Amino acid sequence: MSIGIGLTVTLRVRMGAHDAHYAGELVDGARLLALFGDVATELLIRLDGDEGLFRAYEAIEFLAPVRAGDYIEATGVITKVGASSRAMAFEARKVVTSLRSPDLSVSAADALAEPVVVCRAVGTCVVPKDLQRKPRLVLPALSAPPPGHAQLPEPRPIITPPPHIIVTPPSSELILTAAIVGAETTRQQTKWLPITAQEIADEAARCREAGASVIHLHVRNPDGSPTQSRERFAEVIEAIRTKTDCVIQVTTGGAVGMSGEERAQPLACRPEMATLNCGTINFGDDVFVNSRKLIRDLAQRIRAAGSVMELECYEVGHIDEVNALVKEGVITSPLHFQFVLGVPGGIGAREDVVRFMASQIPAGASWAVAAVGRHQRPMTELAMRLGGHARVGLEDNIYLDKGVLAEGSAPLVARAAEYARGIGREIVEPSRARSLLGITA
Ligand code: KMH
Ligand code: ZN
Repeated sequence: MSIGIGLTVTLRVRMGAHDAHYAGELVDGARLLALFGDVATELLIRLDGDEGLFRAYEAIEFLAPVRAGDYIEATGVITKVGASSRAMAFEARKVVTSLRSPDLSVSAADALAEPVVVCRAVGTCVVPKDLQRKPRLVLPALSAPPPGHAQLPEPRPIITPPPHIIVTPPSSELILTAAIVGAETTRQQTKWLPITAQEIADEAARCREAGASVIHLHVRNPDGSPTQSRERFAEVIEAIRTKTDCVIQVTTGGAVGMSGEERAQPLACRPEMATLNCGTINFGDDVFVNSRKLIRDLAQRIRAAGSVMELECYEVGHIDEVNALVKEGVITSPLHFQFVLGVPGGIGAREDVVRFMASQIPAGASWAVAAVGRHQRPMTELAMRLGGHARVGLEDNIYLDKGVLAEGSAPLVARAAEYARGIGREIVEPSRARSLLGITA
């Protein structure tokens, strides 16, 4: 990875009366962009020893109003370092708000427990090669607090913590996974669900075209019911292989109620990748059983098949189970987590959950989000902003918009890919996905 990627700086500034430009003491968007300009300048000084120049914004979103008296925290992160270009992502958050309530004093204000994101942007700066002085990351000022700083007198002032995961990733590369079949989605719910080997292969190829590099695969009997039949997996994998080069990740979760023996069958195809479900949860009205014994048994079988695991975590405690498996030597790094959010009975699909789960995984592990139903779009977009990978598709969500069925998984992949490009993430081809995931020939 190039030096500088992931470097983050944050400024906190009060918006004064002189910043209010519009009616209602509203601060203009250009003021927020000026903050991003200052953040970008500090990033360039730390990386190149030069203030550089802002060349272009590729995307800007204004998300909430800012008024005089608000305190704004502006964070920027370097996402890509070229010969002279430096791509960056920015986020501005309101951490203090002036209250403006007729029942309160005009000076009443609140420090926000949950900061409000007011603006996001992606842009590119340039430092010409001959101006790059290469002081390269003068970091101590960012990290080490002055001596004695930690011993503040009680009660401590409440200081909103800066975002503890950087707003955009240490690497801009993004793996998009398409979950195109699943076990629970039915033809009654959507006619776009692929069932035959040909339909599944066609859909895999469409998803690849739209930006997916991994296909999360379940298969069905001709009547549409879920099966883990080895023969059926072999047939479908062969059909997909004739049409596209995506990584094929088979399920060992199958459908609720299946035995471990049944669930392990696709491993006989020696797939490149397979899921390992890391704990038991209520799954809607059913129970998805993954006893500790079964998890260990499937993990051994996945290893024996030579497949790379994706670790499906539906709860925070499932991450602790993964840590136990690593300690026992049952699984080894590099680890790839999939946070499956919003299953009724599992952990909810919320921003704080994504941030917390991402903060709990071992260093060097990668993570992705798969969220159910209406949560799919906002949670996968959040994951992309926070540096994770993302999974979309009919297994988890059948709608493109409220009440509008997605015509297969490909439109969901295409929309996720468009979003990713807009925030500066680089969607990887299957060959690059293989090397990021540690899949060898
Ligand atoms: N069908 C769910 C009960 C996986 O693919 O590994 C389990 C599942 C997980 O879909
Ligand atoms: Zn699945």
